[in-house]
Amino acid sequence: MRLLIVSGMLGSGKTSLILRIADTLMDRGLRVAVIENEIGSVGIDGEILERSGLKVKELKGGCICCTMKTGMIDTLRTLEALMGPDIAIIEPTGIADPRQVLTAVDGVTGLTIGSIFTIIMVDAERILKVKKMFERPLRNQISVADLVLINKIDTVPQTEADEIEAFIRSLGHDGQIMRVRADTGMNIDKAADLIP
Ligand SMILES: Nc1nc2c(ncn2[C@@H]2O[C@H](COP(=O)(O)OP(=O)(O)OP(=O)(O)O)[C@@H](O)[C@H]2O)c(=O)[nH]1
Ligand SMILES: [Mg+2]
Repeated sequence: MRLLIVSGMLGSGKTSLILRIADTLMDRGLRVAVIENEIGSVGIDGEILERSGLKVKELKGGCICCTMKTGMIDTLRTLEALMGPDIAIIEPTGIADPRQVLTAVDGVTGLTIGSIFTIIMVDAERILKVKKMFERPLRNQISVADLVLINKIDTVPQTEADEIEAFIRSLGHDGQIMRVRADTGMNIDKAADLIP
């Protein structure tokens, strides 16, 4: 089983991306499962995902990067045993530190993780406005990114998109950056091509 972690700040478009990317992966014949981690008790994202026919497990009431670490690992084990998905997509909460999600699954017995790919969603509409306040979590998220997606590209002019890209580079990301729209699926196929 391979893992795809989709991280990013609150409302950056993680669930929208997962809907699109799961569709693309299933069209390619892969079995896909989703693990949703929501702090609140309303499982709205899980419902949206399930309506599209996806197999979804929700983890509520804590963060999988800390208090719910074992919950996440148990869920992965159960998924592997019962469904054997080719790929499990994990949406941590917007405040999670994806580095801790990565260390949580590292070397766990009873789990065979083929590879882990981490996508960080950046909200084009808000990132430059909040970059000072969120520089540390952004830096932490981007430090583990295999791919950074500048989402909601429809909300900014190209000059601002260029500025956002420069900002992401300034945080030390030297991998791929793509400009996408998770709501319409623009460029999501190309992003899916990069997942091993
Ligand atoms: N304009 C625009 N809106 C988008 C785009 N992608 C997502 N949205 C909207 O942004 C809002 C948040 O999207 P979600 O996919 O729920 O984001 P999320 O990161 O899962 O949010 P949380 O789970 O609450 O952190 C929704 O209203 C989406 O329709 C995009 O490319 N452009
Ligand atoms: Mg979500």
